[in-house]
Amino acid sequence: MSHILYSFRRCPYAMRARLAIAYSQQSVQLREIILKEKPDEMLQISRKGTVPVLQLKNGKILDESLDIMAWAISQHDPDDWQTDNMDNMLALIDENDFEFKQWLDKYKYAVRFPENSETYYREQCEDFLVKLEKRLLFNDYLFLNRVTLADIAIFPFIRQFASVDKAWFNDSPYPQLKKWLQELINSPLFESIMQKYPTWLPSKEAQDFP
Ligand SMILES: N[C@@H](CCC(=O)N[C@@H](CS)C(=O)NCC(=O)O)C(=O)O
Repeated sequence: MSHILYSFRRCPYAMRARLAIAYSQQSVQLREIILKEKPDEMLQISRKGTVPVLQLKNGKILDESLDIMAWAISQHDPDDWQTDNMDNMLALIDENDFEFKQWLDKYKYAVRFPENSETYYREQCEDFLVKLEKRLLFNDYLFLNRVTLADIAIFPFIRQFASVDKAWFNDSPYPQLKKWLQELINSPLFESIMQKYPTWLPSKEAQDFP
């Protein structure tokens, strides 16, 4: 019996969960799902229907990405992602999840929100980018000169932002942010969690992760 992770490869919340699981050297059985056809097995343990969901061996269900990250690093945290600045880190992650992400969705799907322009939505996103850029002027990463939980929790969303209009992002006035993002994207850890996984079917063989 193993822990079971329901995941969707391109979801930034699922990415941060897979990053923490791989980093902390936990092994799980990965069930890659399709958001439009969520398996009953997942909905039975978490009715809200979002990924990631982690079903622990002891039956406990974690269906918030940050809870999965916290569980993973509580098992093993070799490079001290958790620091004594946890409250500030969680506040920044909160801003990412509840403010930046709302604007990011509107920027990404601007045609669905015609009350404002794509440029307007991008400008709203930029408030958060400016904040990150300022932090990165002081340290190589958001809190320290090394990766912490905050970098890992946030960068999958900045990656998503960057891919909406790559040319704009490449020309944008955020040199530190671009360097930070590139380093995290190029890291072996990120590469390892972005391999393609076949969609899970109960009849198929289990997929070990990492
Ligand atoms: N607060 C949740 C958010 C997870 C979330 O919204 N995931 C998206 C995919 S990126 C999802 O599953 N959406 C449901 C759907 O699209 O049907 C977490 O941190 O785990």
